[in-house]
Amino acid sequence: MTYRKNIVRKTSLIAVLFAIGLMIAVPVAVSAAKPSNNNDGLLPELQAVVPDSLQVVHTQQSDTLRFTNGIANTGLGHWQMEPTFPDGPDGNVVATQQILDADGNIVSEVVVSTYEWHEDHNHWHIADVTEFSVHSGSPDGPLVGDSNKVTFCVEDVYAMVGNSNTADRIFWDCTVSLQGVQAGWADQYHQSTPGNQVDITGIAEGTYYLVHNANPDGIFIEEDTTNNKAWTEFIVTHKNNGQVGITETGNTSCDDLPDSIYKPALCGEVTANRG
Ligand SMILES: [Cu+2]
Repeated sequence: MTYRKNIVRKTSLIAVLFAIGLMIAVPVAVSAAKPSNNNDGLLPELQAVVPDSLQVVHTQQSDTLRFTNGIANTGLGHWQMEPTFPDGPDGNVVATQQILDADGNIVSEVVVSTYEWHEDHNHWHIADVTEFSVHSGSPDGPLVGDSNKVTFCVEDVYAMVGNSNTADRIFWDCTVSLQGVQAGWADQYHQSTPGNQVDITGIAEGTYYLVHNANPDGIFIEEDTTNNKAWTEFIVTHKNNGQVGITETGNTSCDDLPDSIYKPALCGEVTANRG
C-alpha cells in the first residue's frame, strides 16, 4: 500500500487527465493514434497459445472446464502496460499501453483498459485481456453456456525460444509497476488458477472446441488482431455415474499456423519452466 501512495502522488495530475480522457477519447485514440512499425514504434503481436491440460471439476451442482492457457507476444515490440491510480478512493485505475522504439524510448501512449483488483489472486489484473468459450461442432459453432472474458496480471513467464531463465524477465510485478509481455515471450496461467475456467454444466455428449481469444475486443494495440484465437478440440461423454468426462482430441488450431520459430510454443510444445 505504501507503494501505491507513492504512485498516486507522482502521477495524480496524469491520473485526472486520463480519467477524463478515458470517457471521451479512447475510441478515437485507439483508431487514430495507432502507430505502426514504419513509424519507429515496434508493435507487439498477441496470439493465444493452444489451451492445454483440460480437466472437468465436478461439484454437486456444476461441471467446470479448467485448463492451462497462455498469451504469446510474437511481435517485434514489447506489450507494455502502465497503471495510473486515481487521486482518491474512487475512480478507475487506468491502463495505458506504451509503444516503444528499438532503443526502448516511449514513442506513443494510449489509454486502452483499466486495472482491476483480483481478490482471489491478491494482485492487480488488466481488464478484457482474453476470453474463453466453448463451441459445439466447430470452433465457430454454437456457444455452449456463457463465454468468460477474463482479467489477467500480464507478465513474462517463459521465452518461447530457449525457454529463458528468470534473469531475462522484464515484466514480473503484479502489484504497482508495469505489466506486459516482452517480444518473444509468453504469459501463462496454470489450470489451477481461479478464473481459468468455463462453466459447462448440462453439456451434451459430442465434439467441442475450447476457444481462447486473446485481446478479444481489439483494445490492445498490436500488429494483427485477426490471428488471436487458438482452440483445443475435445469429446464429451457422460459416465455411468452421470458425471461429464472429456478427452482431448487435438490442438486443432496448430494445423492452420504457418511455420515459424514460435510455432512450437504456440502449439503448446514449449511451456513454463517455473511457476
Ligand atoms: Cu492474477
